Order: sequence, then C-alpha cells, then structure tokens
Amino acid sequence: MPVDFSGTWNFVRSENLEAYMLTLGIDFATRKIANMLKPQKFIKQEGDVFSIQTTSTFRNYSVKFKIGEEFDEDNKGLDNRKCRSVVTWDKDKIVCTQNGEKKNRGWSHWIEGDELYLELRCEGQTSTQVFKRA
Ligand code: YOG
Repeated sequence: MPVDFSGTWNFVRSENLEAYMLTLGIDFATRKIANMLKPQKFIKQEGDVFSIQTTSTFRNYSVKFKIGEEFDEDNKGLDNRKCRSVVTWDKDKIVCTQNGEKKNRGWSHWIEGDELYLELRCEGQTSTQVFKRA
C-alpha cells in the first residue's frame, strides 16, 4: 500500500525555524510572529497529484503539484521569492526541490505513525515541523 498523506494535520512542534527563516531573510517582526504559530495542514493526494494548504492565524499558503512535473512557485506570503519547483518520491517520502536564488532549497514530507513530518531546507539550515492527524 502506498503512503497516503491526505488529511488534516495539526501542528505539534518545530525545530530550528528561526535559523531557516534567517536564511530566507525574513524580517524580525515577521519571525517573532511566525515562531508563535501553530499551523494546520490540509493535504489532498489523488494518485500523484497533491494539494497542500497550510493555514494559520497570520498567513496561509497553498501549493498544488503533480509528482515529477516542474511548476512555478511564488512563495507568496513566505519569502515571496519565485522558484521552479519539482516534487519526487523517495521511497515513502515526497521530496521537493525549489530551484531559485537560494541554494539547496527544498522540503520533504513523510509519515511516522500518526505524525506528519516536514523538513524545510535552505542553504545548509534545516527546520523540522511535526504534525499530528486531526
Ligand atoms: O509547506 O512550505 O507542506 O508548500 C514555514 C515557512 C509564516 C509566514 C511554512 C506563515 C516559514 C512568515 C512553509 C506560516 C518562513 C514566515 C504558515 C510552508 C517564511 C515566512 C503558512 C511550506 C510546504 C510543505 C508546502
């Protein structure tokens, strides 16, 4: 059975978000707010087509993609940089490469038990977020 990320996921904890945001040049005030957030993720997976909505009391972010198909990503409301992104499978992980101005930028999602992991990467910094199935 292939992994199914579909569902509603509630924030549990994050690590190293501050350092990740610093590499993206997020300003002080925005970082202070972002560090307090407990975002929710709504994931819809239909075969290799995904939509991931991240919502919070401050900002929301949505992305839609098909595995293996490059797409333009605007990161609107995050750092607002444009990327050419692509997501691929690595065993049971989905791995996104965000090609753009920032080197080694991307993220991975995987599931452990009833927890959803998100690893955010940018220029040598890694931040991990953990969510629990609602
Ligand atoms: O999700 O990339 O699920 O796109 C962390 C970025 C905070 C805005 C969220 C809004 C933090 C201010 C990345 C948080 C740094 C700080 C809720 C979401 C940037 C700006 C939206 C993300 C992927 C994988 C799908």
